[in-house]
Amino acid sequence: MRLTAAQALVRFLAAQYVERDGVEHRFFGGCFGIFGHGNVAGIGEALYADRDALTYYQGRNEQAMVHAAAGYARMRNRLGTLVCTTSIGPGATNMVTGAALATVNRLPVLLLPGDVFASRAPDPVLQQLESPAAGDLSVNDVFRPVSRYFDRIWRPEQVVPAALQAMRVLVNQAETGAVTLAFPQDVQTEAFEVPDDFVAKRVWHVPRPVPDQASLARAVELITAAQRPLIVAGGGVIYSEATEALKALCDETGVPVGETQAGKGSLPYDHPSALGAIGVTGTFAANRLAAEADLVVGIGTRWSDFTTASKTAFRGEGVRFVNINVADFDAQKHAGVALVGDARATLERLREHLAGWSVDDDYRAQAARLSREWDAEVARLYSLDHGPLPAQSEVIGAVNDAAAPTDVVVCAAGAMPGDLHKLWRTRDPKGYHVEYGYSCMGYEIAGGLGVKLAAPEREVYVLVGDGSYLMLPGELVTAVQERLKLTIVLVDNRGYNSIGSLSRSLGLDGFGTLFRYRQNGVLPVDGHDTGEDLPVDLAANADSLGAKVIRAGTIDELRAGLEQAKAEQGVTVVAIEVDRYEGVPSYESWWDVAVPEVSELESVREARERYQEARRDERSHV
Ligand SMILES: Cc1ncc(C[n+]2csc(CCOP(=O)(O)OP(=O)(O)O)c2C)c(N)n1
Ligand SMILES: [Mg+2]
Repeated sequence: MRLTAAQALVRFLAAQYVERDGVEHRFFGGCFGIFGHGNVAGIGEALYADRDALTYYQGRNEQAMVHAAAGYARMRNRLGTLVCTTSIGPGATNMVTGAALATVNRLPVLLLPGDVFASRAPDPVLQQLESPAAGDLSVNDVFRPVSRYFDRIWRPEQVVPAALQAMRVLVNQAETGAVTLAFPQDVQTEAFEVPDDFVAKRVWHVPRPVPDQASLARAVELITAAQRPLIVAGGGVIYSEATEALKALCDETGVPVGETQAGKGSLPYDHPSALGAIGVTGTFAANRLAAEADLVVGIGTRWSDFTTASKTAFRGEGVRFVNINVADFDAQKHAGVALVGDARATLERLREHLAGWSVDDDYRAQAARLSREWDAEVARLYSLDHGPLPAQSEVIGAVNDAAAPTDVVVCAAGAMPGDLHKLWRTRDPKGYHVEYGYSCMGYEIAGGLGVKLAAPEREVYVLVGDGSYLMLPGELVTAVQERLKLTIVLVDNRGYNSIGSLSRSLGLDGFGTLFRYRQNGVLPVDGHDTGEDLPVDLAANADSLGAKVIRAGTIDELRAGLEQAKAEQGVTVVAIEVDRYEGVPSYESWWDVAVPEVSELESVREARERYQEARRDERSHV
C-alpha cells in the first residue's frame, strides 16, 4: 500500500491498543492540532482524508494542547493519551513546556512538531532558525532533554521504526513521558510502500512486574522489625490501580499513610489509616508521624522536595526507606531497599509476606486519632466565615460540598494546590487531579479539558487563580466548541499571591506579586503603599470567550452558583474574589527556598537566620 509518511503514521496511531489485566483500550483518543505551513498539507491531509481514524481537536495554544493530552493520560492511568501536531518554529517550540510537564509527571504524550525541509531546498524556510555551525540542527532539538524518546523522520520509510519506538516508550510504565517525533514538512508528504502489518491493529500489553524474592525478603525484614512504619503513597498507587490493595494492607497491618500530591486519593480521606497530605503542604497528622517514623515505605513516589519537606520530614534516628517503584531510578532513592515493580502486584506480594503482622495497638490508635483531629481542622477551615472577602479554604469547602464523590477537581499552580492537598476530602482515587510535578501555571483549564475528554461521565471542577487564568485561558474556547461541560471556579486575589506570601516570609514584602498600577515609578508592595487596583475583569473575559459566567461575592453565592452550574450543559465560570491574606497555615513543615547570604535589607538578614536554623533539620538519606 502506497501512503505518504503522514498517512502511514495517522493510520498506525489509530490502530494502537493497550491491554492490562485483560482490559483493552484504544491508546490514542484523538489528535490536537494547530495548523501552519509545517503540517497543514502533510498531517493535515492525513487527518482530513481519513476523519474517522483519529478525531481532530482544534487547539488555541500548542502548550495547552499538550496539557490537555497530559490531563487525559493521567485520567486514563497512563493507558491512553492524545496526539499533538504543530507547525514548525513557534508552534513547535510552544509545546516544550508541555513536554517537560508530561515527562516530569511520567505521563505519555505524543508530540509531532513539524520541522524544516529535509531536502533543505527552500532554506531558510519561514520560521527556520539556522545554525552556522550545524546543518542538521533545528529548534526542535530543544525537545531532546524534555522527551523520553526523540526522533526526526528524515525519510518516509523511517516512520515505521520511529512509530514503533515511540509506542514502546509511551506504554512503558517506567519510561513513559513526552515522546517527540519531529516531522519535516516535505517528508510528511512523501509516499512509500507501507507494510500492511504496520497499519494493522496492534495491542501493547502492559505488564505488572514484581520485585525479586531477595529484595522482597529484605523489605519484609525491615518492615516487621519497625515500631513506627509509615507509608508514603505517590502517583504510582493510583496509576497502577493499587488503591484497594493498599487499603487491604492498611486494614490488616495498621500502617498509616501519608499522600503526595499525585498520590492523593490513594485512601479515602476518612479511612483510619489516612493521615492525608504529607510534606510541605502536609497535614499535622502526616507530618508528626513522619518526624518519628523509623521506616518509610514509599510507593510510586519520586520523593520531590515537597514530599520530603526538603529532607526535613523524616527525622527519626536511623530511619530507613523501602521504595516500591516501577522505575529503578526512583526505587533506588534515599538508600532504600529497592522493590522494582508494579505497585499493585508488589503490594499484593507484600501482604502475603506480612500476613499476621501488624503495628502495635497504640500506634494504630494514635494514627486514627490524628486522622480525626485533622478532619476537625478541615471542618474549621471550611467554615471560617471570614469577611468581608471570604478565605480560600472556604471556597475549597464549598466546591468539595458541591462535588459528588466521583467528580474531579483540577488544579496546578498558586496557593490553591497546597491548600487543596491539605483540605480536599478525597473520596475516589480519580477525584483529585492536581498537577504538581511541574506545577505549571496555565495547566488548569487545558488539563481540565483533557480530563473531561478522558472521563466524560464525571463532572470536572477546575480551580484556577487569576494569574494562571491570564496565562492560558484560550482552551475555554475549545471546551465551548466541543460542547464540553466544565465548571471553572476562578479565584481572584489580585495577583501572584502564593509567591507573594512566600516573598513576605523571606522578608521581601511580596515584591512583584501584586496586580496594581505603578506608583511613583515603582510597583506597589504589601504593607506599604498599597497602590491602586487594575481595572481588570476576568469574569467579563470568560463571558466574552463563550462561557456562562456567575459572579459570586460571598460563599453562599458561590454555593448557589455551583448548584446553578450543575444544571448547565456547557462551560460555566464561577468567579469569586478571596482575601489574599487569609491563607491556610503550614503544619509542622518547611520548604528549602534559598535566602541571600548578604543583604542590605534587615528583613532579609532575619530571614537568612531563620533559614540557617531550619536547615539544621535537613537529613541526607544517603
Ligand atoms: C508557568 C509558571 N510560571 C511561574 C510559576 C511560579 N509561580 C507559582 S505560583 C505563581 C502565582 C500564581 O498566581 P495565581 O494563579 O493567581 O495563584 P495564587 O498564587 O494567587 O494563588 C507563580 C508565578 C509557575 N508555577 N508556573
Ligand atoms: Mg492570584
